Amino acid sequence: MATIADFRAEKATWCPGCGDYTVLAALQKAAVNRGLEPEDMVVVSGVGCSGKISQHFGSYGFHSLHGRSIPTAQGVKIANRDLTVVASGGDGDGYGIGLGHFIHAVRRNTDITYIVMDNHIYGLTTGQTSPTSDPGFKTKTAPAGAVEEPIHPLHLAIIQGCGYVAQGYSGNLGQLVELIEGGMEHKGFSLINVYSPCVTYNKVNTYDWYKQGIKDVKQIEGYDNTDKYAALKLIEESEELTTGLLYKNDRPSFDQTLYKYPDAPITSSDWTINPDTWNKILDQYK
Ligand SMILES: Cc1ncc(C[n+]2csc(CCOP(=O)(O)OP(=O)(O)O)c2C)c(N)n1
Ligand code: SF4
Ligand SMILES: [Mg+2]
Repeated sequence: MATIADFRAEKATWCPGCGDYTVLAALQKAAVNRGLEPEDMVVVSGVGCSGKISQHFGSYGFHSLHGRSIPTAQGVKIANRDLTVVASGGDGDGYGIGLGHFIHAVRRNTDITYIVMDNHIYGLTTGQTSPTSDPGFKTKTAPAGAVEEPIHPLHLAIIQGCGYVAQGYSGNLGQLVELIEGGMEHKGFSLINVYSPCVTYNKVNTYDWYKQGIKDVKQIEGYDNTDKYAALKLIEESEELTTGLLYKNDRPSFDQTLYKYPDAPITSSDWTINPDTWNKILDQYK
């Protein structure tokens, strides 16, 4: 049985204290807890500091283009549904350039786990405003402060029908492991938005800042995470600082609804082509 050491690859190169270290550790622990082997998994990432996770995690991996982890991950899962597929990246990657893919993957409900390392800033490109930067947040691209309404990923996911909407925090490894395991277990698209502080470029949304506002949903007595409107209200009222599994539903996943989806993964199908058929295809190009 695999151990955490089996899910280690090259030494991580994030800044000391970067929240993404906890996300990597949580993903490794979740994989071990689920009894997975490195060859059972594919971690696909976008571009950003967060995107390095596919290189640092010891499994099959694919470091895709900026904002393109989700379409790549969906392709992997559709080709081989036996794999546990994780898509990952940053707030800029997923909620900026990749936002269209995110929304469509939610409504398609492909069975992948999407982990967003949300630090409210572009880290890799040295500190520009991101889609989740708070209004008034000053960066080199908005020296007088951000003026746009931020993207609200949890709201968007719930409204669009996501069956597993969770939020974690890099200051709470145990909870994050649990949320990632739950996301892998969930049959369908799962979102785990992780507040993962960028200690180098974001001097506002720091560990101390989160510590003062973050609340675990388990502390809320009587909270029903299958009630869509209760989830939306909670997220709104807690200014998006509640962590845990905030909303879930069990609508069928993409492969469960697809017409004539083959019984076995495409990757294990017999793709041998009869030479006559092949020659007929070639003849069409002559
Ligand atoms: C098509 C394209 N546009 C822009 C860039 C430049 N770029 C690389 S990473 C990045 C943003 C990274 O921010 P985020 O996704 O939040 O990741 P973080 O570094 O904060 O983890 C940008 C704009 C790019 N690589 N490709
Ligand atoms: S720049 Fe920020 S996000 Fe990037 S590795 Fe350093 S702390 Fe992490
Ligand atoms: Mg970011």
